[in-house]
Amino acid sequence: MTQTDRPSDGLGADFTRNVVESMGPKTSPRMREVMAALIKHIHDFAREVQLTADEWMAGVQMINWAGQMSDNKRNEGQLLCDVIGLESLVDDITFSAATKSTNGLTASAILGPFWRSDTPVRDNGTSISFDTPADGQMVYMHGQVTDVADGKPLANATVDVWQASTNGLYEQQDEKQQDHNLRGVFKTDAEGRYSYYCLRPTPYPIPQDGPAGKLLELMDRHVFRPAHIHLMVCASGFKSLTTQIFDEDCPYLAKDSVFAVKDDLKVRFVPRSVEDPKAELELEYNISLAKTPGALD
Ligand code: MBD
Ligand code: FE
Repeated sequence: MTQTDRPSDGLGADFTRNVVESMGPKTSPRMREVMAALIKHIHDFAREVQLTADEWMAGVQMINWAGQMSDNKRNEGQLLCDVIGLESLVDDITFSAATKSTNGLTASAILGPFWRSDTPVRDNGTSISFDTPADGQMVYMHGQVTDVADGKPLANATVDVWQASTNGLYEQQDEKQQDHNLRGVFKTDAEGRYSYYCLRPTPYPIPQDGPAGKLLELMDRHVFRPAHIHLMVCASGFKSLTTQIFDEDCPYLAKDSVFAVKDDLKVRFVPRSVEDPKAELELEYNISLAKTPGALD
């Protein structure tokens, strides 16, 4: 190619370097590293696809739309990241080294956009399902939270659980469900045990009423997540775990629209081992946490 038929010969590497070097001396080293790489990659991305002004503005408007839809019950910016695999990638970068180097440590998975910070603490053995749908199957889910290093039970750990209903909606997306339906925080007892009744999860379409749904449509992709239950487990002196468990029988396991499935997180719901009018199924799920570096015994 000659100089004149090169599409974007105007603002090249010198321009990008100039933008990067405009950062001042008070920038922290990590901020400088992150922003320099972001600027370089985003400039190169625009050059590679020869991004037009109209396309760029469509992207800006998509981000603005995501922001306008977001509040303390809904995080559309996060959902946008999810459908392009970014939250799963960041989760892997942040947590996979620890999971691989510590045998038995429960694997992490992404938080997703529907966690709520104000979920009530409930008693072990109670149900998180208050508006149980006719097609819902109840599960007695229970387990033990332990220290991965020595298997000792962790008392007073919190197990925060949330799931969508069988209509594919989380409580905050559905005015027919009562506030905090299908959510609860449970504290482990002296043996590190927790227990509750929940729904067998069902496959779930991620919300299509915003930019993330629009983007999936534009990319000709399906919107389903495999059946999952979210968990966030915290114990004092231990690294908090955010994860999801997946029904091993779900047909969408191999094509999660947000790329969060890991083999270690697949579970099997089995018939309840004892007579229980409250649940036909059961799931034992034990969780191991690792100490925070430097934590005292
Ligand atoms: C969900 O329910 C979810 O868990 C994630 C990670 C993304 C979109 C919807
Ligand atoms: Fe979810």
